[in-house]
Parts: sequence; C-alpha cells; structure tokens
Amino acid sequence: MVRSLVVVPTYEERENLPIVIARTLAATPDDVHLLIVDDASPDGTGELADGFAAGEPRVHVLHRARKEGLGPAYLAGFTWALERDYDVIVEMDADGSHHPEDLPRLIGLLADHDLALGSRWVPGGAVENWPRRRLFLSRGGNWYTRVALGIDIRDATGGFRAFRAEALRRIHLDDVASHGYCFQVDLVWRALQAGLTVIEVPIVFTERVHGISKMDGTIVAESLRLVTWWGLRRRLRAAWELLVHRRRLRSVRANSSRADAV
Ligand SMILES: Nc1nc2c(ncn2[C@@H]2O[C@H](COP(=O)(O)OP(=O)(O)OP(=O)(O)O)[C@@H](O)[C@H]2O)c(=O)[nH]1
Ligand SMILES: [Mg+2]
Repeated sequence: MVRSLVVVPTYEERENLPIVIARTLAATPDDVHLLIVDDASPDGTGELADGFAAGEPRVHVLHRARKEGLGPAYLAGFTWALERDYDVIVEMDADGSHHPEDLPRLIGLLADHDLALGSRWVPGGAVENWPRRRLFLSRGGNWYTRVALGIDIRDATGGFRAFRAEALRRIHLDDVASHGYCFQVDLVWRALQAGLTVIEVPIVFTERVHGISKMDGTIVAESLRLVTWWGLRRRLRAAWELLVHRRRLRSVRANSSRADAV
C-alpha cells in the first residue's frame, strides 16, 4: 500500500479550508491523508483545521508559532511526513488554485518518476482568471530560471507537485533556506542535481476566489537574487572545472614530451 500525505500550508485561509479539505477527501482514496500546516493564522484557520482533524482521521494539523513563509512551513510538513513513513508527499495550496481532483494523476506518476510537477506552462496546462501582471511574472520568472540554471523545466515555480518520500530524503532538506516561490525552484534544482527523475504534467491553475494572496515584492526579490546566484555559481563551477581539466591536459602533454626527449 502506498500512503500519501498532501501537505497544505495555510495562512488566513478560513474560507478556503473547508472547501479544499472536502474536495481532497472526495477526490482521493483512504490512503491519502492531509496535513494542514498553519502559521498561527489570526483568522482562526488553525482552530478550524483542528475541528476537521477531530472528526476525520485522514486530516492532521501542524501548528507553527508564527508566519515564516511557504518554505519553512513545507519543510516542517515534510519532516512530519518523513517521521511517519509516508511513501508519497505532495505540495498543494489551500486557496483552490490547485485542483484536488488532479491528485490521483499526480501521485500515480510516481510509479515511474521521483518527482511529478503540476505545470501551467506545458501544452494542456493553463491559468484561469489571472491578471496580465501575474501571467507576465510567472512566465518571465520561469524563463529566467530556465536560462540561469540551464534546466528544461517549464514551470519550476509552481507549487502543486508530488515527491517520492525517498526523493525528498535524497535532496538534503537541512540547508534549504529559501522562503517564497524560490523554495519551489530550490527543490526542483536540488532534485535535478541529485539525478532524480522529474516529469511535468499539465494542470489548470485557478486564481483564488476567497482571501488574499500572500505574494509580495520581497518574495519576487528573493527569487531573483537566489536564482541569479545559483546560476552564477553553476557557471563559475563549470569554468573552474574546465580550467583544471586544461591544466591537467597540459601537464600530461609536458610529461609525455619530456619522456619522448629522454
Ligand atoms: N503556513 C504558511 N502558509 C502560507 C504562508 N504564506 C502563504 N501560505 C499558504 O501557501 C499557499 C500559497 O499562498 P498564496 O498566498 O496563495 O500565494 P501564491 O499561491 O503563491 O500566490 P497567488 O497566486 O497570488 O495566490 C496558500 O495556501 C497560503 O495560505 C506562510 O507564511 N505560512
Ligand atoms: Mg495562491
């Protein structure tokens, strides 16, 4: 049996929570559980989640002391899942942007892959009701990420994805420090560097109906800064390896011409 845990970070999602829980439970079999990771939402989302958990064994809640961003909330959720030996760990937003009905397809792909990414920007993928500014930001951010890191991933910033637990264990989560969207890029980048198999599948992303977005300028700035740094570090490393290789080649040639002279 494959036990899956869908980790759902929440901050002020009181209106969305009942909907996302009901849709997830209805769309998935009993071996799929939900973990709500709430950062002490002032609107009482955490207490509401406790109420659901009390009446439904498939729902769990992790309370955190304060709002620290998406990255730390997910890391806490991943640790919770790995400690309890779930086989599959899924990321999903609480705001209805990700459709829980896609979960069986996403989880099913892990039979052949380490990481399955729900993607808005592969053929068949789409975004509903986004303003032009958000479309531009997402497409531009993904283009920049692809060029800077040299990866062939269309939607590295998306947050609807399923990991084999084993894959998460292999990508060393201890030193992940990114907080916002960049956290998503960080994990894909680590997965690729670790040689894990990554597949992108189309999803339809729908703009939230209730509540407000927690995305802001600091999240965009963090992403730009870290992706630029990772890209630079990748190129510097490649240049250094080329230099070392050339030096080695030169010394081998020098040695062999010395040997010829003798
Ligand atoms: N626990 C926790 N959850 C968060 C935090 N920030 C955002 N979230 C949740 O993470 C998910 C995604 O956040 P959103 O505000 O929808 O941000 P987004 O989806 O990146 O941006 P939009 O596309 O504008 O909705 C939602 O379920 C939020 O409630 C945080 O600091 N802590
Ligand atoms: Mg959202």
